[in-house]
Amino acid sequence: MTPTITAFAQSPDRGQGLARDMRVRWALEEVGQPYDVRLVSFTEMKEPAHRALHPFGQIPTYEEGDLALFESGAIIFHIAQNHVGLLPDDANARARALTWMFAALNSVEPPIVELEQAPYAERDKSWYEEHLAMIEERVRVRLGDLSSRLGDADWLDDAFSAGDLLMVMVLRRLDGSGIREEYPNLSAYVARGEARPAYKRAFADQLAVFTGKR
Ligand code: GTB
Repeated sequence: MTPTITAFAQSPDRGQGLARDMRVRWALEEVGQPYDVRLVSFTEMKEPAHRALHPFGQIPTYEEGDLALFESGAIIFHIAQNHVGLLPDDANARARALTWMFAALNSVEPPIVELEQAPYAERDKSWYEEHLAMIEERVRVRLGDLSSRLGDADWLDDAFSAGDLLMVMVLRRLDGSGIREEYPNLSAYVARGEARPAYKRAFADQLAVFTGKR
């Protein structure tokens, strides 16, 4: 059965792959699962029909037969569990890959999202610059530790996994900040993810929504 995901009809990044449907598209491409996309406007996302799929009125969602999921991490775990290619067979290696999925979403993404949102939410506050410096420091602490752990390896735990997919996508959210470039092995890690054919197909598909070119 072909799954259907939802994505922004209008995205603030104009298709630079920063919205979270990109990670789901990439996962589906990695495992070779075709999918349909339903584009939703900001108004539609907050209407009851969409909230029945996503209680917080957001994208992405995932529908497959009578299964409806939200939360990009849960969607990617579902895809990884039901296809070959995103989780290792060995039970311990699989548990470690799952750990990296949680690390990406719970330990690395939160300060990066805070950094991304601070200019919109706090720019007019007298304490903005001081708070921004604190957030940047929190991001650097996480990136420093991640950089040390990755070292000169290609991926976080031997073979590419859903943990790497999520970590690369989270680190991509630093595009334009200049911070990731302070850790050359993390920049190379992101570039390795972006060079994967599945990533390129997913990126082109979500970009085509905004350019109309395919
Ligand atoms: N925890 C959820 C998940 O992982 O699926 C978070 C989902 C989420 O934040 N969805 C956002 C959304 O629907 C889109 S991805 N926002 C609309 C709303 O809340 O009303 C966040 C995002 C959007 C756009 C950019 N961009 O253009 O740069 C980057 C990130």
